Amino acid sequence: MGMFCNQCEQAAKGVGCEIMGVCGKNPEVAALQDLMLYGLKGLAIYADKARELGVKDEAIDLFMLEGLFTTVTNVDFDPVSIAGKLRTCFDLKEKAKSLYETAYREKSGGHAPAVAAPPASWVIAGDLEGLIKQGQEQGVKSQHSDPDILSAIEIVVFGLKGMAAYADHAHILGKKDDEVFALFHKALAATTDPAKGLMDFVGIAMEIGKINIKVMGMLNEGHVEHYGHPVPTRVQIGTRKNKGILVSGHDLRMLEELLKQTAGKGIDVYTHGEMLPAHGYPGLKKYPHLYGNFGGAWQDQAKEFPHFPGAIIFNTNCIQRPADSYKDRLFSWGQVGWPGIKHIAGWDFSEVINKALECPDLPDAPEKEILTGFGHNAVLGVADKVIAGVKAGAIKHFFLIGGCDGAKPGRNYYTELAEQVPNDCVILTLACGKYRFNKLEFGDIGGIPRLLDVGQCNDAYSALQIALALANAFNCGVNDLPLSIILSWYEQKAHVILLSLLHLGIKNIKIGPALPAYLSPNVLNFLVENFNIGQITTVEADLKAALGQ
Ligand code: SF4
Ligand code: SF3
Repeated sequence: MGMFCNQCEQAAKGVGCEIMGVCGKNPEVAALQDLMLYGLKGLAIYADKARELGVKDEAIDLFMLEGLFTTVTNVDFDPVSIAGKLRTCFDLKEKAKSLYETAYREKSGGHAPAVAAPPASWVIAGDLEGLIKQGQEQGVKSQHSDPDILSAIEIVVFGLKGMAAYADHAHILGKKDDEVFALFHKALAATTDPAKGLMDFVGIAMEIGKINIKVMGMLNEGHVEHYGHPVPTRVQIGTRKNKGILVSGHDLRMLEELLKQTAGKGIDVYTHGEMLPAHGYPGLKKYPHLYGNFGGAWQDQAKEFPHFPGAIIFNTNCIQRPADSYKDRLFSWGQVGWPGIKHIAGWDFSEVINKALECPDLPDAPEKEILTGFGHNAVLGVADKVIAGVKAGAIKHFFLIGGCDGAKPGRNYYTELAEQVPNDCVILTLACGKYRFNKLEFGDIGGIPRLLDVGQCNDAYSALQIALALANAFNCGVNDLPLSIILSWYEQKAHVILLSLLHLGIKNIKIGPALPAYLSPNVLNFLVENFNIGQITTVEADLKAALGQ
């Protein structure tokens, strides 16, 4: 049984995973995820048509986010969970169809014309095996065969997946927006339209970049409304002797609930990976048992989790195949799943808490402290100092070194780059790629730390606000700032952030370690010609180019 998936940076041989996903996704799960995308296209077609007639439905809108998020890299590997979501997808597709047909009849008095695109007539096969078979047959078929159009469609679909993850987080914080829902349906439905050409999909991709800025703004608002603006905070790394729960993923609300439920229970709560910036939020750091940060980025989990003898819970990506040594104390929540791992549905974490209490104490092994919490509010709070530093020549250049981490050896580039950035330059960082260098000493320039951790990948909005405010202060465009953007990407959230940067017209971005496998040569040329996008080369050459030497 084969598969094809090329959505992340790990795509086998730079083309796509065909036998087994490098991420651990097997062909059965790949088929189910393909069928999910197929089903969502059917749902999108009818939801879009119903919306054109003025009818919408919140369950349909929200499932679009959930369904797409499920198919993001390193999220849901559990066939039984995906099969359950597929049944919901089918039911909601039928609901959207009937909403459209009823609205049509009411408006025009006649029967709604049948829709030609196959996902619209999707009939679901019963059991798990049937679903897998159906996924294999229908999953990856497209209405198009032109390689450039296929490439542009993948850019659209992966952009929607990334945006769905952010929109789902925003919704958990009570934020939603109708324009956002409308674009999900319209854009995904468009991918089934044989009449659409290359430039249509390029336009849709740019529209996704634009709306994603809105989504990330909503997410930022949600975080700030719930937990206040992040403030610069020293975070203890390592562990101390006590019971412990490690929280991995991106979801702050889930962490807050866990902090409430563990208060006074003699349990310390630790952040892992992208949860690190949680320590900077006043509404979360007020919990004294939010003790510290453990481990590095996601790809080191199987090596590091055996050394964390407490309970561990993932609330979003990136989960990997768990080793037997910690499988029985691992939990998933939200869209994340792994077969055989206990999934917590809802907001009651007593099972996780009981497991932590049963587990032995963590070792008494505190390490150093690191700094986080430089969201746009904190950085712009010292904007005068920063601007004066630039004007006086004390700060020569800014580097935004952000994005995902991953397992490939080529990612050492980012460590070396951060190390070799000259002492009169400031590094802004965000997302899990920073684990490559956030424990190193960078010093400061006139009291401004040279390494500023803006937050999670979810906080890309904050980095944008900083760039826009600097451009405003210097009365120029972002492209004219002494700023170089050097990104590491891995999955679809990084991809959609890139679309947002392109929508803003930001040029000269360097990405790596590898270029996306889904860029056809002509689409890549288009990006180079219009945005001067480039792959990272060597640290020396890229630094020289950035500093205009
Ligand atoms: Fe391969 Fe990435 Fe797809 Fe996993 S998500 S199967 S690693 S391309
Ligand atoms: Fe990391 Fe998965 Fe992208 Fe949020 S946790 S940045 S890879």
